[in-house]
Amino acid sequence: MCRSERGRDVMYFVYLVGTAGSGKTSMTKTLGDWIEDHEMSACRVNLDPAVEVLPYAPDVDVREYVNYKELLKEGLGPNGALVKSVDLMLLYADQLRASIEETESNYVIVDTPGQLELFAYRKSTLELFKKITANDKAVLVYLIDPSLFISEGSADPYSFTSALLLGLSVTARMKVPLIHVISKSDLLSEEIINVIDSWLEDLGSLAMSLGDAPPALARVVEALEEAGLGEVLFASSLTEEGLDNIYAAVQRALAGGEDYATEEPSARL
Ligand SMILES: Nc1nc2c(ncn2[C@@H]2O[C@H](COP(=O)(O)OP(=O)(O)O)[C@@H](O)[C@H]2O)c(=O)[nH]1
Ligand SMILES: [Mg+2]
Repeated sequence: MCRSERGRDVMYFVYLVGTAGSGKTSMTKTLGDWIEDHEMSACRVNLDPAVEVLPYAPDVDVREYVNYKELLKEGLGPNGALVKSVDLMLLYADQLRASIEETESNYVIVDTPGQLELFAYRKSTLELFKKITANDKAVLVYLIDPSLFISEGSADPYSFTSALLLGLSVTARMKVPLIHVISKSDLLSEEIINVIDSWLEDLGSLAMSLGDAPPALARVVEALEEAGLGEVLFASSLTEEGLDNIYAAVQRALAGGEDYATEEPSARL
């Protein structure tokens, strides 16, 4: 692990965020396994109180602290229960943090609930995130579900733009680097990948495709071209395609280098 100035090991937190069904839970498993296969340690944290079955064994599980079903029984709706869960998680943030520290892992992969408004708008989510991450480094990996922007076999520029802007809203609230990942890339045809690549290479062309959208939207996309959107990657938890790219992007965002896996632990920073 990496030695910080304070002498404690620095952990890298990778928060997987995305809409429900975008593949966060699957990616928590696959990315954790990938990291361990490359001789580093990974801790898997489940922060989704509502999940029933996980494909991985969480090292830290918020369901041990927060009973989502009880909250539903108390009469809260699914969203209200989740909002309340985050408030309750805050009360246990120190314990969650301590349990994560105990694992002494290089990477902490955090699986989160799919209600992205928690990350885009709610201050308590930011507080929770800050308490759990403490003085370690964090990055958000924002999974974009292709089913959101593929319609009738082609990529829809309006939905794709919405997905990008949602990522921007999340960064506005969370204020840490965000890596965009188009998930489930195994489901994408070469033709669709080419269309998306052409938009990403020149966001002006995406803006041009937004013919009958309010002009402000095309302007925002053009501004993104100028400001730089940041990394947009493709990855699949099913085939493991693109996991090396996610890892490299996390490294660039957090450690400023790509060959972490091949170096001795003491030389990692
Ligand atoms: N084809 C394919 N399906 C995936 C992939 N990742 C997840 N899925 C499927 O998408 C659904 C939602 O995945 P899950 O990881 O639970 O998403 P979450 O709600 O964001 O945690 C499940 O049926 C997964 O099997 C992938 O890379 N490729
Ligand atoms: Mg999930």
